[in-house]
Amino acid sequence: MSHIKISKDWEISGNLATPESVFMSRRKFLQGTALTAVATTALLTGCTSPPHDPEVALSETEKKIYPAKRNENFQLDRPVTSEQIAASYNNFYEFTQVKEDVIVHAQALPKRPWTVEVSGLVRHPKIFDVDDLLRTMPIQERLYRHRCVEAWAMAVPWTGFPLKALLKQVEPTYKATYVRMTTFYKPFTAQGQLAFWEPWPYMEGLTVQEAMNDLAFMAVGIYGHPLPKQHGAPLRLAVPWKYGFKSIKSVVKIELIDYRPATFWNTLQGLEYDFTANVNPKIPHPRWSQAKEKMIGTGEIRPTLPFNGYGKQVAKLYA
Ligand SMILES: Nc1nc2c(c(=O)[nH]1)N[C@H]1C(S)=C(S)[C@@H](COP(=O)(O)O)O[C@H]1N2
Ligand SMILES: [Mo]
Repeated sequence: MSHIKISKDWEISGNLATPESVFMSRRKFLQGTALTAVATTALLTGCTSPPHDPEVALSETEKKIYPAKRNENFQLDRPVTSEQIAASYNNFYEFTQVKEDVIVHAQALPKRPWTVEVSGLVRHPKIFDVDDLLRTMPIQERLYRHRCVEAWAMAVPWTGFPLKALLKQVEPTYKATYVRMTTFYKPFTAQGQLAFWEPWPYMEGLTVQEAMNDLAFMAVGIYGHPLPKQHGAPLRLAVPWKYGFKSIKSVVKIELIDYRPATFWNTLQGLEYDFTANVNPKIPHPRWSQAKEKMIGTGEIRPTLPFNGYGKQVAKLYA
C-alpha cells in the first residue's frame, strides 16, 4: 500500500489494499452486512455485555466525572448510534485492518500509566498525566456526528474537553501555525505497526486556528463512561467537521510547529486523503462519491452535509 500503488488499489488483493481503499469492494460490503446481522442477533438474544471493559471499575477520578454534564449547544439531527455497533465497527490500523476485529486486538493496549507531552512552540511545555487532565480540564459531554471518508457515519456522545483548553495551558507562541498529534508506537503490542513500509506512528495535524476552534474536542469517554480501547483510549481527538481519519486515537504527543506536518494517510495516499479533509459532499473521493453516507447500525442513507453539518461553527476558517 505504498504511494506507488495509488491508482491500482481496487484491483489488488485484500491483503495489499487498505480497508479505506477496499471499502466499496464486495468482500467488505458483505462483512458489513454480516456485522449488522451478528450485532442484531446479539441484541435480540439479550446478549448485551457492555463493550467498555466491564471488569475494570471506575477510578476515583473517573467516578467524579461520569456521567459528565451534557453541553446542550451540540444537538443532533439524527438518532444516536447504538453503543454496541459503534464499539464493534472501528478503524484502528495499529491493531488490524478488519473493523470487526479491532475490539479484540485493541485490548492489548494498556490505558495506564498514560502521559501526553505538549511541546514545541509553546511557552510552558509540559508532560501531562491523563488523570491530571481528567481532574483539571472542563469535562463535558457533547453529541457529535462522525463521518468516515469511507462513507459510513455515526452519531455518538463523547465525554471530553475542548482542545483549546489544553493548548491555553501551554501558551503557544505567535510562531506556532500547526498542531501535530502522534499516537503511541508499540509494534509488539499493535502488530499493524510492524508494517515497516507504512509511516508509523500514526500522526495527524490541524492548523492552530482549527485546533483553537471550540469544536475541536479531546474525547476521554463515550456513552457516559471512559473510552473503550477500540475507540482510542485513554484520549483521542474528535474533529467532527473533518473526515474520521483526522480524529486521531490514543494520543501521546501534541506539538506546536511552524510547518504543515506529514500525516499518516496523506503520506500513504496524498491524492486520496488530503491534509485538510473537511467533509464535502461535492468533492468525490477518487474512487467513490461523497454525496451520501450510510449510518452504521440502522443502515439509513443520508445526504452528506457540507462540513458534516458544522458550517456555522467552522466555515469561517476557510473563507
Ligand atoms: N491512531 C489511529 N487513529 C485513528 C485511526 C487509526 O487507524 N489509528 N483511524 C481513524 C479513522 S479512519 C476513523 S473513521 C476513526 C474511527 O473511530 P472509531 O473507531 O472510534 O469510530 O478513527 C480515526 N483515528
Ligand atoms: Mo475513517
